[in-house]
Amino acid sequence: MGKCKVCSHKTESIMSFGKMPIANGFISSVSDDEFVYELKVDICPACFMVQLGETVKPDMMFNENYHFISSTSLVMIKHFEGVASEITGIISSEKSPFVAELGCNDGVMLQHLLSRKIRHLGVEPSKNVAQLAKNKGIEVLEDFFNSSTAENIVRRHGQADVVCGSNVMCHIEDINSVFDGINILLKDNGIFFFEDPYLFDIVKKSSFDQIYDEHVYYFSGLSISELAKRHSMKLVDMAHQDVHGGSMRYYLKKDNSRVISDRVKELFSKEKECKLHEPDSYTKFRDNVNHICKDLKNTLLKLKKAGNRIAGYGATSKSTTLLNYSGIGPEIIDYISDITPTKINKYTPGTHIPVKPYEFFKTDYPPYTLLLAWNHEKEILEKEKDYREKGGKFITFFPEVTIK
Ligand code: DWN
Ligand code: ZN
Repeated sequence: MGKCKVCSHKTESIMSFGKMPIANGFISSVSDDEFVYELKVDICPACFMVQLGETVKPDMMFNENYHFISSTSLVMIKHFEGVASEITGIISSEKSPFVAELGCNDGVMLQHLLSRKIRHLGVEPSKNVAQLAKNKGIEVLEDFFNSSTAENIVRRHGQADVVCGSNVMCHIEDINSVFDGINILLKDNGIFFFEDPYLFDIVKKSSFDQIYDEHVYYFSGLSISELAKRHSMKLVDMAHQDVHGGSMRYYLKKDNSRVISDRVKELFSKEKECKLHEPDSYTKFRDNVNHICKDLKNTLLKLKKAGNRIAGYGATSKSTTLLNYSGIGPEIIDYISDITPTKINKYTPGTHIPVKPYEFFKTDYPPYTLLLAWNHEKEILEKEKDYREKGGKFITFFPEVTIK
């Protein structure tokens, strides 16, 4: 039995995955030592927050060797252009507005605010990706965000009209200190919005590979509303996003705002219907996950036994959970193709599958490819028309194993 990181109430277990390496801990040699932790996910019956039972220290995950770069997907580049346009609309009537983004990564969103000459600051603890943003001329504070960071920012820039973050809030264990920081940083009439993978989509698709060390929390409207209340804020709107396998954007304001959109009410009913707030309702999720893993491994083994080579596409953080929990290693997957320079010629955490450059995949065209970056399926299938026309087949696995 654990203790809720938000409200200190006793948590209840949803599912355990056993020992797991760091999701982005790509290694240079298979003999490298690997840190492992117990991957388990719990729910708090009091504040409904779904969360990891055991966590990894932030600087072990987010440091000068962080491997994920946001601009590796064209769809995501477009998505962040949309976020920048939305912000531009929100601040259009403000004089000299100021926007702060938590976890700005390589500046994929802030580059648009820079080009529109909007005062901005990215907060990014991973030095190597922060440098990519700085190289674009974006102003970046290399740090973790909390109340003391917020005080520093206010001293230097004043309070913010908009504070935002994409795929960052669910990564921060001390989420109460982030909300304390938001209360300091945000103007009284300002807006705080962020997006992360949506618990509803994870449960519906059984996409358990979203569960790994970096994702400390799996948010729903119900849990974010409770969290906001604890910090005198209000969840005023929610907007579903198709990216990353189904994400939710949450809009929060300081408590003086009383208007809550109908969308929030509708989504709360949907979440309650699906019993996302009840510990006992996750039995089906556990069964589905175990069924998919078994089916996937059997399918791959059958193809392998028939003499087929199988590659992976996208050495994602998510695949660390999928591959380790399903027991799929280099005896089944020959290599994984990826376009991220720092992942190439390394080995996947725990399973030790070699990561090869995309150019290798292009000349190799194995008969089967496991689509590990399934959240970018539309973009990748479009890009790999030639591969499929020449007979290559992709294997996907959510909500069920499919060869296409
Ligand atoms: O929340 C997080 C999300 C936003 O990004 C982080 N915790 C870490 C990371 O998760 P991920 O690694 O599971 O994200 P992606 O976007 O699913 O990773 C895609 C991988 O596939 C990248 O390594 C890039 C690669 N890729 C590729 O090789 N060719 C991606 C595309 C679209 C491609 O065409
Ligand atoms: Zn709680």
